[in-house]
This record gives sequence, C-alpha cells and structure tokens, in this order.
Amino acid sequence: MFKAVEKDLINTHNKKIESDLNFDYEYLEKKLRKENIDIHEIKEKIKRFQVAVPTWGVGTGGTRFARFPGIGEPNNIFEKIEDCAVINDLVGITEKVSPHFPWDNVSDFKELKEFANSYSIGFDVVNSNTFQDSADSELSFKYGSLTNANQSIRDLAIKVNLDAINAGITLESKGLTVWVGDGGNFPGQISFSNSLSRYIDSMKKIYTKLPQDWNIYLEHKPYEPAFYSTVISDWGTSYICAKELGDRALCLVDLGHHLPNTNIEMIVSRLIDLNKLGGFHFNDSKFGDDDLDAGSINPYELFLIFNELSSASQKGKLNQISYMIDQSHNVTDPIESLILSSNEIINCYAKSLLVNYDILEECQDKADPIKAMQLLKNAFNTDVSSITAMARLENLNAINPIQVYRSLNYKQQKSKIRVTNKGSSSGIV
Ligand code: RM4
Ligand code: MN
Ligand code: MN
Repeated sequence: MFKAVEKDLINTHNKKIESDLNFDYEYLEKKLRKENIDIHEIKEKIKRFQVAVPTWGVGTGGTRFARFPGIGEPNNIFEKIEDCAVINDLVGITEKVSPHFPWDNVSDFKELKEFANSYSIGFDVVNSNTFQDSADSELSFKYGSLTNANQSIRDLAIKVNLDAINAGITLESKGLTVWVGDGGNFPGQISFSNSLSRYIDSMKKIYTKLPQDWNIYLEHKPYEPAFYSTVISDWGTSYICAKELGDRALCLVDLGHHLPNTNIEMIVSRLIDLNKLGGFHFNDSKFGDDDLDAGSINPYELFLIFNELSSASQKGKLNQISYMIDQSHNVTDPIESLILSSNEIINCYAKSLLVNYDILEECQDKADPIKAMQLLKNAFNTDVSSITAMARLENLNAINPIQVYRSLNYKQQKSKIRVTNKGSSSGIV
C-alpha cells in the first residue's frame, strides 16, 4: 500500500482533523454504550470489510447517446490499476479489482498480476463479456451468445468464458461472474424455452472447467440491452440455473437489475435461505440499470440489504459473500465516485451492526410493527461516520479520503502523461 498516495501526505491530512474525529467517536461511543453496543467491536468488523472495484468503473462511462471523457482518464488496465490503487490507499477497503475480459486482455497476465501486487492490489472475480463482438471475430453475438441458436456461436461464447477463467487463474482470482445480455427485442424473436435450455447447456460446459476452489456467479437482469425479454430475467430463473449447475454456482444480486420498487432486500433473504446468495454488484438507480453511485438515490434500501445480511450472519446462515461495486460514472471523476460509494456501503454495513436482532425478532413475534420499524430507523439515522473514519485512521488510510484526493490534483497530473481520447463515442464504458 501507499505506492499511489504517499503515506506521509495522508498522515499530514489526518493530523489536522484527528482531534475532531476523536471527539465525535468518543461521543458516539458513550451514546452507544447506553444501548449496550460496543463501538470497538463494530469498528473491528468494519476494518475487515472489503468491497472490490470494477476495472471498467475507473474509466468515464457514457450513455448510448454519448460519452464525455474526463481528463487524465486511464487508457488501459495498467493505468486502471493505478487509479484503483489511489482509491485503496485512501480508503483501505478496496484491495481487489475485478477485471472484465476481453476488455482487460493483456499478453502477459503474470506481469499484470505482479504490477497490481506492487500496488498492493489483488484480483477479485473475473467477468466475461459476450455482449459485444471482438474486432477480429467472424461470428457475431448480435443474436445471442451462450443462448444463440447457432452452436458455433455458443461455442465461441463458452470460449470467452474459459479464456476469462484461464486469465483469472494466473491473476489468482477465485471466481467468474457471468452476465449475458441475451434476449429478444420483439415478441416471437426468440424461444423463451429453447434459449433457457441452451443457456443451461452452455453454462454446464463452463462449470465443468471451473477450478475446484472457484465459484461461478450468475447475474439476472430484466431488460437491456434486450428490451422485450432477457434469458436470465429474474432471481428465480437465476436460482433455478444455479441449482441445476451445482454447489459452486451462486446467484449475484446487482442492485440495478430490478424493476422499480422491487423489494431487493427480500430477494436477498430468499437467496440466503436457499443457500444460493453469492455476491453483490452495488450501485443505485432511479429507473433501471442506471449504475449510479451506491447510496446516492436510495440509501435506506442499501441499509435494509445489509440489515438482512447482518441478521443472517448473526444466525450463522451467511456464507462467504463477494462484494463488488458495479457503476458507470458519466459525469463525475470515477475515483471520487468510487471513494464515496465504498464509504456509503461501509456506512450501511456499520449501521446494520447497530440493530439488535433479538429485539427485532421479539417485535415481529409480538406483532409490534412500530417498534420494529423504529429499531431499523434508529440504526439508519445514527451517524456512524466517526466509526468508519476511525477504522480508516487505524488502518493508516485517510480520515477524509476525498479531501486528500483533491489535494493531489491527480487527474491533472495524469493528463500530462495519459493520452485522452477526445472523440465523444457512445457506449457504457
Ligand atoms: C451489465 C452487468 C455486468 C457488467 C456489465 C458491464 O449490466 O451489470 O455485471 O459487467 O453491465
Ligand atoms: Mn453487474
Ligand atoms: Mn448492470
């Protein structure tokens, strides 16, 4: 750590605000003690929490209309790793990055791994991209990839996934996330039934090649890029497929992959009970897969998700969960968005640790919805920022990461060395 941002600089900034932080922390400590909550226990849990950052998240995103590149943005995976290292040096909870293939392909994955490790960055799950064609490909995913009616195209999509696994083995990743954009724009375009059975068939071929200590994560999504139907449209379909594949196939909940007003926290609970919850892609949205910053629109929902996770964890029902951010930063500096998002996520986690789940269950059993709701609201309304900031300080990271980041003028500095693609192209990343 501290190759991207100097430790001394972080220290100097911390020194200036450390006494304010101590004041806030001690105040909260006393307040929580009255409720029999040990703030140190919560802080220790916070210090161990990790959420991965997606490589594509540090590039400026765009809509299907246009992309407005930011200054000094990274052009390749090495520069993306540098940006991810800046984030992690400041916040300390994003030690791993999640690459996307073939976007992040390199000729020497060992070199990439060593480069990342030199910044104290490791690799989280790998992602496969079969939602666009590579420039040199004769076969096209235009009408589907893993579910395409044409066997050769399905084989190519399987190969993209196997290549991603192979890259991931060198990078010491432990999982593959599969999201397919397959589906139809019009009624009658695809057979719901045939495409699902082809999906399962293709995924079985990938699953058999999965290393023993890996998991495969299945993402569902109701629409986009296909607008009438998608093959893995909802958590139920995802669950059925994961079950069909085997124990190492798990469901991944991308928060933006639900229709408005869907009760995502209930889906989380269901998947925990079914022993199939594998991970998350955190982001926020108003309408669809908006990929906005986590907690920017509906922070209470994020809290309620952590509420399910913490309550299940206390009951010993939670397995290892793969946490990741999956966002598209179109109008902000992606580094700032990712710093704030990781903070929103950890704050919601900390708040969920304030809930007394025994009392909550009592309220449920005694039919006291007001008290139950109050328990959750009190936890959500507690300002836990001093706990998460103290966890950062003790981990030698920044009390106020945005402030330190802005003092670096990082993107301005990088713009002198990195070439910005001036054209305004469309596309999600
Ligand atoms: C999809 C999905 C995948 C991500 C791509 C870029 O909507 O969320 O996880 O890899 O976008
Ligand atoms: Mn996703
Ligand atoms: Mn998405």
